[in-house]
Amino acid sequence: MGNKTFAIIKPDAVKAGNTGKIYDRIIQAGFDILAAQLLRLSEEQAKGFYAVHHERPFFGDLIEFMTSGPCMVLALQKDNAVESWRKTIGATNPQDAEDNTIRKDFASNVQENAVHGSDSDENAQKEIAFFFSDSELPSN
Ligand code: 3AN
Repeated sequence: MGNKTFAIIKPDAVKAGNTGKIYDRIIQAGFDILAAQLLRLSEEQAKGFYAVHHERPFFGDLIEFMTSGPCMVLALQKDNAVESWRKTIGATNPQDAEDNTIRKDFASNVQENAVHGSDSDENAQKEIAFFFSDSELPSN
């Protein structure tokens, strides 16, 4: 079980002014923030990041949404980070998300769902490396 995961505070949540509140949730859930950057994804970055979804009917809308404004990308650390962060954010569709999860409290719908979380240790490593170089991450 790995101790790192990758998160995005998505454009809807940044635009709504919820970045600070979501940071509080991250800290309260016991994560250390290893690296963070506010950036606006290019179309190329968004398509690369979500390549696994490229044949899904919602792909075009997803890319448009994810490039619509600034988002915050984060590398997080905690024991069992992937599972713990997925639990903290809740189900992809906020209608299915449990109470007190980030998506229940801040997401609008299945697309504009406030945050991203890696779904496996392998993807967490890939996603962290997609945005952060080794020199931007603590060495231990
Ligand atoms: P999660 O973010 O919970 O891992 P994924 O990986 O299945 O969910 O989906 C990636 C992103 O694609 C979601 N966060 C959401 O923004 C968008 N998405 C997923 N399913 C749908 C859908 N049925 N309609 C529109 N957008 C979707």
